[in-house]
Amino acid sequence: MNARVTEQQIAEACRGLGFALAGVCDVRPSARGAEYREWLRAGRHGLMAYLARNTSIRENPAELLPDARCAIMVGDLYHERSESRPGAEPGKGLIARYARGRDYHKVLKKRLHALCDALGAQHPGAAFRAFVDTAPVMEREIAQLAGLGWIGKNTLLIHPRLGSFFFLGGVLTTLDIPNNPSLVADHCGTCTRCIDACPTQAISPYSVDASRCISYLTIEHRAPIDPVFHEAMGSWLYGCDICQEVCPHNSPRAEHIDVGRLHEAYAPTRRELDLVEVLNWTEEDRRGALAGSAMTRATLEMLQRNALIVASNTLRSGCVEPLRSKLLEAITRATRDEARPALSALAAELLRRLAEA
Ligand code: B12
Ligand code: SF4
Ligand code: SF4
Repeated sequence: MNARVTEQQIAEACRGLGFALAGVCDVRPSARGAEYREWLRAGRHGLMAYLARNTSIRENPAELLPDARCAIMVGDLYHERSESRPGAEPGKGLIARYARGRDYHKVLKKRLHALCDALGAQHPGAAFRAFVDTAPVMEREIAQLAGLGWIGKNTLLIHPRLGSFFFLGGVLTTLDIPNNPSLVADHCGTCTRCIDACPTQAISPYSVDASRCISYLTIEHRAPIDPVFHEAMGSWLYGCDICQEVCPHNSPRAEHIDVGRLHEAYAPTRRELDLVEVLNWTEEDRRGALAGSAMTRATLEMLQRNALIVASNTLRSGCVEPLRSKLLEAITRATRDEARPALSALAAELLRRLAEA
């Protein structure tokens, strides 16, 4: 008979695998099922149809793994607390911090599988199910229950010392791990910075209307982007970090932070992309440039759509020669893209509006 695994052994194993945060909680039904269903009913998921599927698993994560008893939740830091908000260089489009290094799905999953293998070797009868992002579970709620942080008004999980620039992943297991996580209190208080700073007014306290969120619009939304959001996108080519940049829990701290290090895989390889370059990309160029990064989620047409909008915002806010001519030329060239009518219509519309301005 194998000895029982303890919460402390899990924490040590996770630390050994380089996770900045780790915690254990019992698997239980979501306390937020009603809010989730209301969010869907109001259409806040936009065109992310997958969020409306498997709602019973989301509300009861035990359905993902028969006889699941516990969840081991981990956090991988991808950006340290720092002074932020440097905008994009003129002519460039910004990439959200989470997508600047290697694809977190792969980086996290590999180490979660190593954790499952190690635990499986010690407890041969036990079953495990690792998840990162894509499984139908509400990761933030489970991570909060495992003591990794509190859910902020911007809906992100925030750790009192690390801030919110970390990924989440987890393992459901049939192992019974005695646990006593200390829940982190909500430190948002009367602050409303994220709500006030969101350029598309997507945030109401503790809820994001994804259909208005720049992250959704630039990464998930495959249809044309409603022109009401074009200017608000500013220079965001892929994702958006504004509601995290303004959060006081992500600003630098004088004292040494003794937990969690940035995982090396997330060392940023690029923080922005050249707009004219993206507009000239072929499918092969896109694949080559973005290999190994989470940015492959967006199709070439989506990236070029985003680049057209950011280019037009750059022209609108005023930029000098020769950049001005280069951007205008790239948008004009896109109007002749007969193979992609949605892109050429967008380019023509942007030029028309620029001429009017
Ligand atoms: C769909 C999705 C999105 C959508 C919708 C975002 C959203 N806020 O729901 C879009 C595309 C917009 C998005 C954007 C981003 N995402 Co995202 N996303 C997801 C995904 C796949 C599902 C989230 C989901 O189910 N949303 C539906 C809503 C209704 O669920 P919810 O907000 O969790 O719902 C809870 C709250 O409403 C809460 N609630 C309701 N009322 C109240 C009241 C109080 C007082 C409290 C405390 C809570 C509360 O209860 C609900 C159930 O728990 C998760 C991974 C996962 N499987 O969980 C990643 C995830 C949330 N995303 C992540 C990241 C990094 C981002 C971005 C920062 C990326 C970027 N820079 O562009 C942005 C942040 C935007 C933002 N402010 O949320 C990380 C967040 C890590 C963290 N530290 O929190 C996750 C966990 C992925 C991961 N594995 O690391 N994302
Ligand atoms: S990611 Fe940007 S657009 Fe989305 S809720 Fe946060 S600030 Fe608003
Ligand atoms: S900006 Fe303020 S309200 Fe928003 S999540 Fe951070 S602390 Fe909470």
